[in-house]
Amino acid sequence: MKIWFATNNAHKKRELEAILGIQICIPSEENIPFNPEETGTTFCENALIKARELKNLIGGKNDFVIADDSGLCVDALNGRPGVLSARYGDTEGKKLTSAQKNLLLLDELGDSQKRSARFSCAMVLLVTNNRFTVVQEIIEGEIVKSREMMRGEGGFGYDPIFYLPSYGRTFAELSEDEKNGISHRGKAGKIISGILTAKYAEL
Ligand code: ITT
Repeated sequence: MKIWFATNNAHKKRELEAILGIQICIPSEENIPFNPEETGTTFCENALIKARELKNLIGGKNDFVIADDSGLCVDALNGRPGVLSARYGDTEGKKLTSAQKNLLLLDELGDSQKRSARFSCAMVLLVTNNRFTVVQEIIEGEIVKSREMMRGEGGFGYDPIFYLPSYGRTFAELSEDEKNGISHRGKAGKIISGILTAKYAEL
């Protein structure tokens, strides 16, 4: 029996393996083409779309599938980029790098005094297409006030611009363990881990 993670994002895989403390398998490692259309309007809907698509592709009866849909919601931008975080600023011909997305977001926020933001993570554990658990967790923080305050080499995506006042550091300045201990993904993953143990015992 395998535990699959319905993602193409190697950073997410690394974090989730550390959070769960077990090995998980992603489609690219088994040469499975995986390009689900994320047509949902919520993190939960998109997580379920990814999990169901991979379950259908692998067909494995006893294999569990986990999926994560996540993103950064900025209050001054009415919750954007939100579910579109991975595609923020992209145009048909051009996909921005994470660094470009971060700069674009800082430009869009300008000198707004309202810097509050949160990462959300909806995580699904799918046993069959009709048996699944969804959890959603968040971590509250602030968007740094300027390009000069964008800091850190750790993590991925928007981590260098996501500032935690209680740590005095950005997410990208935390160690992996520190980030996983408090992050949206870490909180969701710990809940899923407990459910995974219970479902495994049922087999
Ligand atoms: P999959 O759909 O293949 O899982 P993805 O990266 O496209 O990979 P999402 O659709 O869930 O995943 O988009 C999430 C985006 O939100 C991700 O690309 C990052 O830009 C951002 N994000 C999510 N969690 C993050 C984190 O912990 N740190 C920084 N950015 C994060």
